[in-house]
Amino acid sequence: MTAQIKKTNCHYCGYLCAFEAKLEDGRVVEFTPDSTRYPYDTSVSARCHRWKLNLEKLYDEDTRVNYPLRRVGERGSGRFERVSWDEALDDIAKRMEALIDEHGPWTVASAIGGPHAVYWPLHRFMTSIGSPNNMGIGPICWNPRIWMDTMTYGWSIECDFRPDLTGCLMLWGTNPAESDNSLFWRNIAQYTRDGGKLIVIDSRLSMTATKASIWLAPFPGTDLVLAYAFARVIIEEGLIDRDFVNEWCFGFEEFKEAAFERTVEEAAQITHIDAEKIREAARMYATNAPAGLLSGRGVDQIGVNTAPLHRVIAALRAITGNLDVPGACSINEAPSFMSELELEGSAQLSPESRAHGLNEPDCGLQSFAGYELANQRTAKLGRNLPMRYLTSVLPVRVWNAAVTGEPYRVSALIVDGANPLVTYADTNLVMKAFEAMDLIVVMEFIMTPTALMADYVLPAAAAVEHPCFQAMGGVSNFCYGGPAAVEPQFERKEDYVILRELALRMGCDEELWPAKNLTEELARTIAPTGMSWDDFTVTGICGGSTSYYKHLFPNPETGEMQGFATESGKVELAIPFLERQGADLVSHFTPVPGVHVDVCDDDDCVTLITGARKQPYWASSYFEVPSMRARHPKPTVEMSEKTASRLGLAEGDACLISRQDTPGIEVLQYVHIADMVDDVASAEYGWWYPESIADEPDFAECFKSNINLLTRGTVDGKAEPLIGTWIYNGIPCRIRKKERSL
Ligand SMILES: Nc1nc2c(c(=O)[nH]1)N[C@H]1C(S)=C(S)[C@@H](COP(=O)(O)OP(=O)(O)OC[C@H]3O[C@@H](n4cnc5c(=O)[nH]c(N)nc54)[C@H](O)[C@@H]3O)O[C@H]1N2
Ligand SMILES: Nc1nc2c(c(=O)[nH]1)N[C@H]1C(S)=C(S)[C@@H](COP(=O)(O)OP(=O)(O)OC[C@H]3O[C@@H](n4cnc5c(=O)[nH]c(N)nc54)[C@H](O)[C@@H]3O)O[C@H]1N2
Ligand code: SF4
Ligand SMILES: [Mo]
Repeated sequence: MTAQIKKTNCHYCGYLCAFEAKLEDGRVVEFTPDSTRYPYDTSVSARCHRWKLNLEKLYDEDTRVNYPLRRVGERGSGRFERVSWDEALDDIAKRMEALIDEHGPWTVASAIGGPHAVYWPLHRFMTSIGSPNNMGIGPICWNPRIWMDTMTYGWSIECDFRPDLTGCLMLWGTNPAESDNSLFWRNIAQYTRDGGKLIVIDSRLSMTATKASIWLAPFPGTDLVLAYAFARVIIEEGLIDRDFVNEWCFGFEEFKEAAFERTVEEAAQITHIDAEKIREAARMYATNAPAGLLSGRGVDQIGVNTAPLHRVIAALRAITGNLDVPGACSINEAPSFMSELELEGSAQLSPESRAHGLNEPDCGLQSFAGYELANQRTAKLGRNLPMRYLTSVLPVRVWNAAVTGEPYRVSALIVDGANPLVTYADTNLVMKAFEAMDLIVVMEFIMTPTALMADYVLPAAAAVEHPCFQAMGGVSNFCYGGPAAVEPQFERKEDYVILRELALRMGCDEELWPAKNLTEELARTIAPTGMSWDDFTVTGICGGSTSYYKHLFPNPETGEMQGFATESGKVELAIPFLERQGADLVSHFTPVPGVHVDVCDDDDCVTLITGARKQPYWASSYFEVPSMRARHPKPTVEMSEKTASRLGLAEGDACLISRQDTPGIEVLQYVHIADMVDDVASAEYGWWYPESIADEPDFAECFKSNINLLTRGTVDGKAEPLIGTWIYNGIPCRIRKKERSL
């Protein structure tokens, strides 16, 4: 027997913890956390319930997809046959080419998922075939923050929380205690034990909020009103950093005017937060520099108010002197490794393809036209934004184009690392679009509801059997990852290899795909730093040191202070560019009908928020793992005692949730009484029942507890004018008790 130890990484969340794999006769028999490589501290994995899956899933013959599968019978019949890779890829290439010949390359759409996925191989594939229509989760996850920080400061930022230096940390709509297994949360927990000041703004008493010095619970989607109330208190009480505002902020008077449109008492009424508490939090944030401010998913998904809120959050950092300051935040450096833009190959996407993007011309930023203009600003300081995920097409437009043929037919879909039937808005519309498509290809680990609707399911290699690499979406000079320990098992292939082989079969430009596999490609990616792939894997991390006050650095050409990559060269509290792109010069709150105005007062009406992260699951993943189902067997919907009693509900009751405007569709979840703002309920997302696959073809019961049956991809039928953000948090719903338990 030969034994070997190989470095590798876990891939069961975006953190990619380092491990050592022990191999016997080429087979992994054990994993051990590796403290010599990023993230160095093995207490992260020690607290994590997921990483043992690496071994279970590597050799799993039951739940993993291990061979290429082709649909037999009707779409959705759930019946597949095993085929060879050549048969699968030849047929997919032939059918995709025929559809492209008939409708143009834009007829092919793609879908990618959350932060576990590496975006650029799929994006490069889309560039290769000339399609602009890559869908993603960007408009409701991360893009609003990246876009608005970039609009305000000229580039994105990173929270620079340091327990020994930070004077106050404000967490807004994020719950790292459950969403982030990393050191970040452990450091926050220690910081609060040491008396550190933590402000948490969350409509629920999240696990993070239980540690807060001040917890503010806004009514869903009113956060912009709260942010302006903070600004008003800070300005009124003379707590701004006057020198920074005078010298480096553009549009302060317009911003101040918007902040003063409402009194703090009026804001208190709209947000359902006590006015004195708002003042207390504003003072705590503004008088304890350096102060960090980090926002998250809770406020990335509030529709038309999302981008406006992130502008005011960005402004709060600036007016309090907490921008690009140690212990508060740093403006990211551009990557020293190959940029996302190069990796996705987007320079090669033709003007004709761009013009056919379904976001053109009315998404002011999240479109190819918007991107070009935005990038002209950042390019002033030599930085190019990633293109594909910042222009990703609004899913609702793809689904509608598939169903109606307008403005042209979308007939093919390739899904990589996503489960849109469960995670994208409006499950019934997604289903209709799937039914209308001619070709659906899903690259997956397991048979998800989405995969059940595919024509081909292709077996994707996971971590341990492929190298890992995470580059923060390519907007900072920081990346981490590590090597594979073994070759892909069974007939699985790396996503990169599958997409490359398909592109080459379709006659695409080979120059876009010079590397034969992911390890070679990652070596190319890291090469500009002067490191080889082997050098990189020693620590599994690469990045420059963090710098601050970069606006004071000399511009290499003029020798003058470089300022910010905006039109004015300053931090823009009012943004003329966004006004030209269809938004307001400064942010204004838009009340959402049914939630903030014209609210239904029937006994069973509530406002719904969805998807608050919980352990052990990740989006729609791991529901097939028995140990995880045993830990958390049923989907729960949280509400306050008062709300539950108004609805006639008690702890553990089975209840049915429906939309006020489409009452026929009902979602089953179970009541959990929690401390949260009244008249609101918080439903879990991601639920499907993999054990019921045996009862095909009901799509693994993804029409039973899946909350995205109740979400919609637009707000009142319209896209938000800059990014297209839809609503997952703040939906007018009804909840009634299910009379008989299942
Ligand atoms: N109502 C509501 N909906 C939401 C949200 C919410 O809060 N509320 N959150 C939204 C957010 S923020 C996100 S990011 C999305 C997440 O949405 P998704 O990314 O669609 O969700 P996941 O369950 O993570 O789906 C990933 C799928 O890809 C597979 N997979 C994982 N890694 C790989 C890989 O490397 N290669 C391949 N080929 N497959 C892989 C997994 O097996 C899994 O089935 O959901 C969004 N939807
Ligand atoms: N365990 C686990 N971890 C995950 C994931 C997972 O599915 N499971 N998903 C990953 C992904 S894709 C993402 S994007 C990140 C997200 O990670 P986070 O950004 O930390 O998101 P959440 O943990 O859902 O926390 C959001 C909080 O916002 C609150 N909230 C909801 N609506 C509102 C509102 O209108 N205003 C305010 N102020 N608060 C509101 C919710 O109560 C919730 O506690 O987590 C990642 N990590
Ligand atoms: S924190 Fe994430 S990467 Fe680390 S062991 Fe857990 S699942 Fe794996
Ligand atoms: Mo996400």
